[in-house]
Amino acid sequence: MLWQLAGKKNELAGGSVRTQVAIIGSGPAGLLLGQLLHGAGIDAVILERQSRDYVLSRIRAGVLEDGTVRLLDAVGAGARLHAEGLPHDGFELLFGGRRHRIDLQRLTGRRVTIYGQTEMTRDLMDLRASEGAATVFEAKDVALHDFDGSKPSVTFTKDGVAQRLDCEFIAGCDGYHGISRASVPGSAMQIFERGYPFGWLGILADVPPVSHELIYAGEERGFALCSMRSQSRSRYYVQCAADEDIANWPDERFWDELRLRLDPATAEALVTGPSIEKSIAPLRSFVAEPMRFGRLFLAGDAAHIVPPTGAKGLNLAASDVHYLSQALIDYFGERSSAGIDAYSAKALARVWKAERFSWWLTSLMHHFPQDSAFGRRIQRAELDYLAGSDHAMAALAENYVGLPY
Ligand code: RFL
Ligand code: PHB
Repeated sequence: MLWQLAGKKNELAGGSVRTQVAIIGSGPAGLLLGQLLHGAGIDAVILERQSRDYVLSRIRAGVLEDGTVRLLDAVGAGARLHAEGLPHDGFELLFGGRRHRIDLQRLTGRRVTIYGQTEMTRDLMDLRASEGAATVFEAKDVALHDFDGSKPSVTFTKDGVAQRLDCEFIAGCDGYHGISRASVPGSAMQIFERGYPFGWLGILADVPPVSHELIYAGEERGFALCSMRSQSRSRYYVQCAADEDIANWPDERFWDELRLRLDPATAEALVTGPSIEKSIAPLRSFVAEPMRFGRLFLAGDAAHIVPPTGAKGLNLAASDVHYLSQALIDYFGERSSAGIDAYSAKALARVWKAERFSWWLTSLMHHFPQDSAFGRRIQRAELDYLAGSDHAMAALAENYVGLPY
């Protein structure tokens, strides 16, 4: 046997295996899709370029919409999330030296859950392994073939040996830098994008969070976010230049800058400590249309990116694979193509609403270097309007907890 898959054998001497759906990437999109299909009795193999440990070392999202929580419950991956995740009924906007609470529960009757993407990924990986479903980590040189015909396949190398996976469909869940979108001829795709002249410098530290809810701060020196992973682990971000060198940001400088972007009482209450992770993320809005090319589907960051301000990236990956799993279940169950034909339009309708929200909140809360004094006054007027209008707050809250699907 050339590659080890629980429950799967090489059926051909040349190292070829057959599955119904080849999933590229074991991030949240690929793993959740794998479980949704597995639960419906549809066979899928996940091919992941990195090692399991590497995937689990990436610190990313922290806010789950209740739709995402419902999907995790539906596949049986919700136990630790409910035991350890932090339900949040609101968050705060800080501007003009004052904190203004957005009461999600009152405004929408819904809440979000703080649970690290790393933990969610670990839960899904553990569940997948316990069910004997096949994942190939460190699958190198993944290449997609014939997805515009009726017999697609994926080739890759594992431990230096060439392999082939024959399948009926390919799900490209391999993120923004993956091979799936890159395999589609440029002429078949339309790209929409917007860059921002700044990034987020993030720090993870084993210190108690400064507040029991998230604080989004939009003060003069630039945006800052106080978030958390647990009662004893905090995640903080400050807006920085797009080309910022992380070497210029020793912990002390980060904490000093963060304090300057908070109101005095919050700055005073901030508990600091050594960072256990520090990284800079560029901000970008990006959509590739359509999300289906013959027998290849794109889902999650492979198809679209949002700036992290609205906490939507991971949650969009979840809603995409909800639509995709439903479409594939219809196809394999009833041999109906209606679902797969509708997938791209259905997913994109929700994607664009989240793109709009993420762009809007980013524009509202960040310092834009090229902005005139007029632009800053407009930002401030909009924040004042928001803090004083239940209607405006309800629109923010409804998008933050996640539009229905
Ligand atoms: P991922 O997580 O990038 O996973 C893709 C996987 O594919 C693998 N891969 C390949 N495998 C095989 N062959 C290839 N050629 C491959 N190329 C790539 C990769 O190794 C990887 O394992 O995409 P996915 O699954 O679509 O999930 C998307 C989310 O990870 C992303 O949208 C979020 O992290 C965005 N995001 C947030 N989203 C939220 O919903 N709430 C948040 O609070 C939130 N905060 C954030 C964020 C993203 C951030 N960064 C770092 C960009 C905060 C930050 C700072
Ligand atoms: C995080 O905790 O990493 C986080 C929270 C909210 C956001 C973005 C990131 O909007």
